[in-house]
Amino acid sequence: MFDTPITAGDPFDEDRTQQIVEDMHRDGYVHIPDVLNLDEVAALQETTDRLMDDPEIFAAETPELHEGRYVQMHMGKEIQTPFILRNTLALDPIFPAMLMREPFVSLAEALVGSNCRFCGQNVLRNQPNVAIERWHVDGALHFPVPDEVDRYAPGIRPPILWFTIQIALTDIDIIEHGPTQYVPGSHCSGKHPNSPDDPEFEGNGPVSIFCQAGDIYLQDPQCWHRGAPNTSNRVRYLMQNQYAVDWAYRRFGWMNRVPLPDGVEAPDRLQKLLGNTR
Ligand SMILES: O=C(O)CCC(=O)C(=O)O
Repeated sequence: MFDTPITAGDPFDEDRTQQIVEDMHRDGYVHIPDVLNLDEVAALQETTDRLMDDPEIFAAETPELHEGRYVQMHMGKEIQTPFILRNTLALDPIFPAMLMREPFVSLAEALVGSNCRFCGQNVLRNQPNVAIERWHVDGALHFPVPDEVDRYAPGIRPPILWFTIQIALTDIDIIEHGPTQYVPGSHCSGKHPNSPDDPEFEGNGPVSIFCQAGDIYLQDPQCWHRGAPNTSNRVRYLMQNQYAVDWAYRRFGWMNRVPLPDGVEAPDRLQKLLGNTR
């Protein structure tokens, strides 16, 4: 379908897929070694560099898309560094090929439903001292609980509305390489991270994902996480594929694309309601 080095891959068998789903619901993340081959990894790294370092792509603005630029900068104290490649599908066939590659789609179907929908794809290129170091959940807290309540009741399994497949494109062997860190089980807290430096949930502190290029790990957006600082000299490449439940796409993405009649000037409030302003 796409003439790229990305292979079709294979879904995992039913038992393995189900085990991954269970682990994801228990911990909020799952590490799965050895998924991409090294030719795929090299091609993704090269494509990322070629695009991120292309002056036209760097300068391009994309106001019609969710991400307003292809290249998002990291705003350091003194210097700004190209950091995240956005709107990737539009840039090279290697990216749609990655979205379709197995076992990604079958895992997405198992986690968010058979009609799962695309909801994002990025590549992070962490130069030394560039990282998303702040502990956070992605987007909003979906189902907050009051301070006096510790967590969702045991046995309640919150649905995963969307999730990220993190795809390591470099080895991340030691803490200095800036591994992704998760607090196990924190997706069941119904809260934002409880410390800026050392969050803890039910006795569990941060766990670092040490991995090899070609490994993947799945991330529930409600699980407390961050990218540890990259204090090494190694540039770290991490790709992200994101998949969502079908109903959210229909309700929030598709149904609101109804144009106004010709000649109708929408006031600012209406433009905002229609999603025409950021
Ligand atoms: O860089 C990482 O490991 C984590 C990235 C992250 O926090 C995010 O994309 O929300």
